[in-house]
Amino acid sequence: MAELAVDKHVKYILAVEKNKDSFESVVMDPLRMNGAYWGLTALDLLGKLDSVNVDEVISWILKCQHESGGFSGNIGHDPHILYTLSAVQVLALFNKLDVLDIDKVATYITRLQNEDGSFSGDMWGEVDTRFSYIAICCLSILCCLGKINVEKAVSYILSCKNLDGGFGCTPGGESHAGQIFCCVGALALTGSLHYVDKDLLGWWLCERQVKSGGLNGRPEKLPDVCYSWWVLSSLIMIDRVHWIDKEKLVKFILDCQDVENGGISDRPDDAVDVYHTYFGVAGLSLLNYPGLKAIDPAYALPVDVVNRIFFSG
Ligand code: GRG
Ligand code: ZN
Repeated sequence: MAELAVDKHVKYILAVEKNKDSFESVVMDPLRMNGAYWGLTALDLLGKLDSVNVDEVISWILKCQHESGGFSGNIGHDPHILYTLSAVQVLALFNKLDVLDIDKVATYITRLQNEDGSFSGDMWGEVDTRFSYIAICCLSILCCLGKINVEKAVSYILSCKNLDGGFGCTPGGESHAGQIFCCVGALALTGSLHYVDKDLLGWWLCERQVKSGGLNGRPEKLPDVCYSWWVLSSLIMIDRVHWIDKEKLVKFILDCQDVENGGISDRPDDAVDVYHTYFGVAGLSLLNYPGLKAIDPAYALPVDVVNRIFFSG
């Protein structure tokens, strides 16, 4: 079986980060904060975070912060809860959370909670369980969970649970692995996993593995490397990861590498991108692939980073 082409992937991620004029960077421009999180977290898991210029990254992140406390995807764009979590996660990677006015960021997030416990993504109001996860993860990293109504947040998430054991983006929404990660992650971070029927959900999740060993996001869909994160992290959080064939999944992810130029794609022979490179590396980390740092399935940050946040004075 092919091995993980660590050096090639490091080179690929650094090139995407640096070459701001490349096709991918221009296209991804409004989402650059997410891209920074994907690329830098993957680099950290590969043991190469020290090859980036920390001061440059931090000063750019701070230029993306708004008066409201929220962060945008790039300088001059509107703030959104999505980019706010990415900004906080990247600062955590570099052990630089102290550059933040924590109260200000926490207030931005707290104001996005609605009466029914759900969260909007920004001032325009779209509601989605993705935003519930993001709010809870971000506030937990900032040690400010007490600022929101956690009980209502949990009860909204539970109202999005389906009869198949999965979760959707709003009540009645179809179960989807990405949404399941968000709901299970939020429940894990609030100590509420006892509300999940682990056997029922575990069954739905392990049925996502297809012949090639890859995982899809819902029934009848194609496998995709990013579900190695969304599905696997959920299975780990509910203690059912032994229900899938780990070796076959490792092989599927390794088959999606560009072994010449670096990077990982969604499926074998497709074009690589930094998003799937991150999810491939993160998936392999969850599968205990040798040489990679361990990643925390709920915080989506390396375990040593999470430990530093909570256990270092
Ligand atoms: C910190 C890891 C992390 C996440 C932050 C943004 C977010 C929180 C979570 C997103 C969860 C989500 C909904 C992921 C799914 C993304 C995805 C691949 C959607 C594709 O859906 P379709 O219907 O594709 O286009 P399928 O695979 O169903 O054909
Ligand atoms: Zn994908």
